Amino acid sequence: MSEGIPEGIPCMWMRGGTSKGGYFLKDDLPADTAQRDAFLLAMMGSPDPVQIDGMGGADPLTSKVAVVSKSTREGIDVDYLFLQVFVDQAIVTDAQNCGNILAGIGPFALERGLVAATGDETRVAIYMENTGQVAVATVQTPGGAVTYTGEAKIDGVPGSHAPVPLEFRDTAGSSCGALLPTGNAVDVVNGVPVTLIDNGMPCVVMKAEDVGITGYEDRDWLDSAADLKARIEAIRLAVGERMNLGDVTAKSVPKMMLVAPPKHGGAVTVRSFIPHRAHATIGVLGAVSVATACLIPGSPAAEVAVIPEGARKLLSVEHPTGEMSCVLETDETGAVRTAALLRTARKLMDGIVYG
Ligand code: NQM
Repeated sequence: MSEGIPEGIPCMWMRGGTSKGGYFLKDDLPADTAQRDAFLLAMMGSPDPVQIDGMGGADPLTSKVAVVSKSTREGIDVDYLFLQVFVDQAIVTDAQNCGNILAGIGPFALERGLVAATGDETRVAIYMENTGQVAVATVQTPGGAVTYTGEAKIDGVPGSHAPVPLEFRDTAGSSCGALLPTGNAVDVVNGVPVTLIDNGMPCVVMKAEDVGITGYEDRDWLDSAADLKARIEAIRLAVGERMNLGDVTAKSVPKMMLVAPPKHGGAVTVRSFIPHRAHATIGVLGAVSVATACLIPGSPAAEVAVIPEGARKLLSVEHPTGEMSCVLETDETGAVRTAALLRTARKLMDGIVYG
């Protein structure tokens, strides 16, 4: 590595939900952003479609980084910055958050002594630096130590693990400044009716049938559908400015969400592009944003969704390999106030990673 960039840095490799990546203490990484990003690209093996010379798994879902520090904010335990390391381009971006990697933050903070266990369960308040919002994770800490073993199952991850429930509050407009940045339930972009929405993750939600697919295709099929991908990317580039995200050419947001009626008793079916590859499941905050779109009268998602009654709604979002259950609490106007989801996490490796 060049001058000023350390060769090796302490790192814990973890699975968080259906993603995995490197978890670092902020103080261990170079303070200079350019040096930090040069190190992260080198240690992941990017840019290279197979990331053969690094830790990345040749998939955006396994090319992720968490930067964690003890928080000085009132009522907050730790600050979490998420970085997406692109696989085949020399880009490290903080333009998006990640609710899956978030699932590992509480356990990591406990493991590194940033937070003390408070009993058999420890609630960790996490400030998400990418969006300036707060999440609370509940970590299993029997006898005062983190455990990763348990009976919780999430689709997309084999086996069962300790539950890590995540709670979100006030996520509307996390990156776009408003839940509906154009103020509309529907905008028509390149002839396709879409909802431009951000309830924790900027998303473009459209009916799968409006872009010529059923919405029940698998990941491999979607990833090989070059015409579909080009059409969706054209819509994405067209809406960046309208979503207050600027030029999104080199950004991993907005995510593209193709919805269809549920097939397995859930609320809605989704196929997501994140944004250039199809997601194997669905992102956490991506699911919250799509579920929220389903509650907006007149939106394309509302046309295909099956919505339960009541202020507290369990919305099962069906995805290519199962479903993700989102519990949404709505206020008297029907607006989403809080969201809660179940994730699991696991420590995979603790050591020194080399750039
Ligand atoms: O939406 C992938 C993931 C994510 C993001 C992506 C996520 C979220 O599944 O909160 O978790 O959309 O790039 O890890």
